Amino acid sequence: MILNYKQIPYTTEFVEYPDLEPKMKALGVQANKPGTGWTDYTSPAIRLPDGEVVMNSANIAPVLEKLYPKPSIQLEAELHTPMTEAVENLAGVVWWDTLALVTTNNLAERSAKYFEETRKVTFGMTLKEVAAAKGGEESWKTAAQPGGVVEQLGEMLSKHRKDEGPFTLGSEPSYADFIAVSMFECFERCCIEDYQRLMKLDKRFPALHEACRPWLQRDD
Ligand SMILES: N[C@@H](CCC(=O)N[C@@H](CS)C(=O)NCC(=O)O)C(=O)O
Repeated sequence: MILNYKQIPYTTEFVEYPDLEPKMKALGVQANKPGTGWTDYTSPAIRLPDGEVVMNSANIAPVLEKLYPKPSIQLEAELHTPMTEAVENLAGVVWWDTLALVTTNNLAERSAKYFEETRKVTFGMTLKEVAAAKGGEESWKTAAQPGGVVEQLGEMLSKHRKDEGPFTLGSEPSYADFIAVSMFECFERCCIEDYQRLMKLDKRFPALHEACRPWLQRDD
């Protein structure tokens, strides 16, 4: 989204899950720090014009902002951490049913096998079992409770607005918007029913997603 928003020319190399680690290692990328909850090597990563490779969205954003300052993604607002927290809190409640569909709906066979096997190690059960344990109607009820995770994200999307615009900071988009919208987009691409259900919970969600569509059109 940052590349599209800043209109930075780029080409994309799609990498299957089992190829991420060998690919990143061969490029000399430093592994993610332990304790993040992520695997050592994750997508996305970018190769800059000078050949340097940067992995992890939170590292990529400031590098792109420095190299291509206009239009700005307003990192000085420092909403990265609270927005990530609000997004992860919401996904932590309602993502489980959709997650179980990723292997059949979105991944090629090799990646699907890798995904199912690695998540089985992480969760100690299959993705279907995770969905049965953590997902379903109960999860949607929990999410929509007053003061719950839906409200938390909704407020995060509007309480820093400087004017009437649809974005987190008002009329100008920022990196914080892209964090939330990436999650919405992920839902939409993995399970349209759950996406629609999520969008109905707070009108600020679809308003932001629609406002960010121009930077989601190119996805290759
Ligand atoms: N917060 C990181 C996390 C990225 C992430 O978790 N990527 C997943 C794909 S959605 C991944 O590459 N996982 C590698 C694996 O499971 O081995 C970022 O935004 O760059």
